[in-house]
Amino acid sequence: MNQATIITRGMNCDGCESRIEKALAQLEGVRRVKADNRAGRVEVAFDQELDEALIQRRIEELGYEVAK
Ligand SMILES: [Cu+2]
Repeated sequence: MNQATIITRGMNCDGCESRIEKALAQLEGVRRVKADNRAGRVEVAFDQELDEALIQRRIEELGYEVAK
């Protein structure tokens, strides 16, 4: 199991958190996801087979910035 803390910009409310959480939970291999709009970060636990870059891309597709 991999863990990542993804630093994001653009989340500003609970709605943003659940939007990201729902979208990432639908990615194959994501086990756990917790978004925190105040801290501007998303904690994700995922299978080894899933590339973290795909998770980052999904967040960007939703319109949020990811710090790399
Ligand atoms: Cu929001």
